[in-house]
Amino acid sequence: MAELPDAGPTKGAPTTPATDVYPRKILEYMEGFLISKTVFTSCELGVFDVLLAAERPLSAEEISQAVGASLDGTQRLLAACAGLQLLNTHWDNGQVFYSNTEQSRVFLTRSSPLSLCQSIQYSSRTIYLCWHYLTDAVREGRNQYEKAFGVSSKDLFQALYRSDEEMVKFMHLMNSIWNICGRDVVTAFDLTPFKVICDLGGDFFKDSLPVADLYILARILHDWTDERCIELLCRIYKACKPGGAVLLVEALLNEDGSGPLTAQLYSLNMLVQTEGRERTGAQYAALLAASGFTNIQHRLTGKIYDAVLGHKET
Ligand code: ASE
Repeated sequence: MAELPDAGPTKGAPTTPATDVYPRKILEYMEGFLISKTVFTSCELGVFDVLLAAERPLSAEEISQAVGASLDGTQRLLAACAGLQLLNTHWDNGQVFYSNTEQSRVFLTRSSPLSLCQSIQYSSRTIYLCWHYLTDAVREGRNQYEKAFGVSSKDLFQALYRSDEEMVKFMHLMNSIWNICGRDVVTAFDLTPFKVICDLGGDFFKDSLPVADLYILARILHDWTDERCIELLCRIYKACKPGGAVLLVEALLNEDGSGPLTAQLYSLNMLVQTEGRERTGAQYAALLAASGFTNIQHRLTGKIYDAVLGHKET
């Protein structure tokens, strides 16, 4: 495909070693969305749920009937899922049968306590549509709700919650990741000194804040500009008991911006979907310090979300 032409041996120059010029990574990235869409569609049709209920490997015919889809389409989808190692194949008399892999059963079935189906649905129905306008988002430096959904983006949460259904979908998205990353972020620091803990949600720019020893801001600041973050943190600082603290839960970027890739991509997502960005530990520390907090520390978890703790002096 994109093999370089063979220049042949050059007189006098040392022979170059035969390098692999097949652009494996670029091809993988170019078509990465094919994988995303295969997963989205399999979850939306309920392929993994049908296999969970069956408790034995099923043929493509059985699965296509159970999910109400064409046989030909289902056969191709199942083959791709097997290629992605999301389904096991079992051969019997020249016929193929499918079953869930362990990971599919735990994370891709709707009834599982660790299900990611809600996140996948939000990716499929909202994030994917916003990313259609990533080029515009980069050019304009702002989110793309008006183009993607025809709603004004003046008030961020009016756009994010553009219908009750959309609000519920977003809540499910926000919730489902804590089954996977929650324990690590709440155990990153010793929180036992804090008796009254407030997990901040709602209209926290307007509503009066409850008095507490610890405020948790999980994936809140990444929605907002530095100015809005400081405005919110100052409100929390005022409400916070002396000796209390604020815990930020965010996907931290390396100090030099060199990674992790997930945080870099999430920062692009904050561009297409919000008014914010992902930040480094030092950037969050600066926001906390500007709002009065001291003794600021951060801890990496090795998963998506990390923790930053800032204190209010006694
Ligand atoms: C927000 C979090 C998210 C606002 C919009 C969002 C997420 C997706 N859309 O506070 C979760 C993080 N995932 C990504 C891809 O950014």
